[in-house]
Amino acid sequence: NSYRTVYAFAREMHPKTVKADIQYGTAGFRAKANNLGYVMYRMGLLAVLRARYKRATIGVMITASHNPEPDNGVKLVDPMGEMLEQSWEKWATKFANVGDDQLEETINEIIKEYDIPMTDRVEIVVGKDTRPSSPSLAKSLTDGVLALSGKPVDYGIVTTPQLHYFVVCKNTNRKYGEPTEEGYYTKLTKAFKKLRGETFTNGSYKNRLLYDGANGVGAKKIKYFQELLGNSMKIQMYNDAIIGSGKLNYMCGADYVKSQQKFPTGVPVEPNTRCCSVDGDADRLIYYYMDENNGFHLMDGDRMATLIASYLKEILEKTELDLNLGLVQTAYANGASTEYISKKLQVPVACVSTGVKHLHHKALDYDIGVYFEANGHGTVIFSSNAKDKLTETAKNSSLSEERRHAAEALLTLIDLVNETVGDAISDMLLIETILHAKGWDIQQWESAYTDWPNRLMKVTVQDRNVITTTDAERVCVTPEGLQAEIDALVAKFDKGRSFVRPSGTEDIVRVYAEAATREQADELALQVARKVH
Ligand code: NG1
Ligand code: ZN
Repeated sequence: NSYRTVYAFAREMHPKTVKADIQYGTAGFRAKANNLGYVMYRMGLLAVLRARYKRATIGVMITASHNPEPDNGVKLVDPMGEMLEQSWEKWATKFANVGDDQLEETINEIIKEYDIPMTDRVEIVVGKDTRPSSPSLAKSLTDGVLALSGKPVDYGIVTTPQLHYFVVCKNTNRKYGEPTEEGYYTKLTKAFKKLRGETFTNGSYKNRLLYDGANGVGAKKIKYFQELLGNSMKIQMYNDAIIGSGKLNYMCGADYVKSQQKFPTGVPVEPNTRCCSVDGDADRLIYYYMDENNGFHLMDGDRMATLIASYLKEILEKTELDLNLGLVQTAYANGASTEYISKKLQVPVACVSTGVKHLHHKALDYDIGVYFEANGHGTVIFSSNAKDKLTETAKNSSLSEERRHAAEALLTLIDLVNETVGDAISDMLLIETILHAKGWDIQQWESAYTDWPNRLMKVTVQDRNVITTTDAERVCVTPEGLQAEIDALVAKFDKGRSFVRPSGTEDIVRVYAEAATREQADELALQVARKVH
């Protein structure tokens, strides 16, 4: 059989060049691009094994998202668009770290453990972002797929959420949509135009938006939307530098805007004008504007989540259907957003550990589950119960017109949403749809609540894994005594809240603090950080 080829391929074309172990984290593998060839090859092997085990198409995305251009990364996408199942992460880690001559043995080990049939001709769907290193890494990956006789289907440069969409389309027999780029654009823009109707502006809402493409795939792909949306939406694009310019995510993009709390370069400053930024693989979105006094106003994932949940609640009430709606956040969500959504809007809120897989998983508990990380990654998912009931209601002519229309609108909205994963462009179209429906400008959106001052810090430590947590990462279990010290500090601050956790994507510990004033939030974060050292 072909496992000999696997080894020969590995040794001759993709030898392991790095001695140090790497770990499959929340975002898969991330590293300097020139250290990743052998990792890609091995992920190609693993993808085939996973696909045969699941008897389904598996996706592989080559991207390092918001990281600098010289970095790259890889993550596997499971059949229904989820992140690779947790129990397989350790296999990914093992595959990446064994010596070339242990590959064959490792493959046999996993085949034995999962009783994987090695005959199916499985498809592996591959996508990549605009990084100059991505084509050669995609080649390494496809070599791995071919070495185990899998069939690579290369979609070229696509956004991460597009790749998730293709995987789900293929695994649902196209019920979710056509597994092509065109199918994706058509599905989203058709829904958008239907919801918008003939009046493009409404009340204070104007259909003009400044869009920061982060000099990446989000810039490349928005052009299709601009064309298909025509006059219904005027998206003015900035930061669309060509591949290899070195400008990807540089002083722009969603991560820069959110973490620096700054207006990006390359976008003109127009007072009180709605702007948005996507990140390097277009799965994160952030809105913002500059006021007439050059004050910067950020509308992060928490704000998008609350806007979306409030709108869904409104329209759901009109359908008079008994469907439960819930919002999922992480501990990084601003306390003001949690209070607003749970107390004022009376929508139940759940808090889970960092990482999309946890949010997505929890959102499945609701008929309509909204989930967002504060950094702008999120989406909405709808249960089949919800879809069935909405379809029945929309069709039932004995019901009031208002009920039927509301159900119909919700059904169209489902098509606008990328349920497979957070999708910056789909989220943007959803936010624009809601603002349009409410007749709101960005200031009216912002006035829902006021963020509590907060501070996020990175602390470098010898071994970040000595910190372990529980209760959705809000409480430290080890090192012993640390939580008691944090509690004591928090108690000294008005509206104080703080937690620490090891990052899943960087070799650091993150410290988060909230308090009544900016100075207090900074001071609390600093004092907690000192305890972590
Ligand atoms: P880590 O490095 O584990 O904190 C970061 C983000 C997550 C998530 C992942 C994956 C923060 C505080 N953390 O995780 O929200 O997006 O990266 O990209 O923003
Ligand atoms: Zn991203």
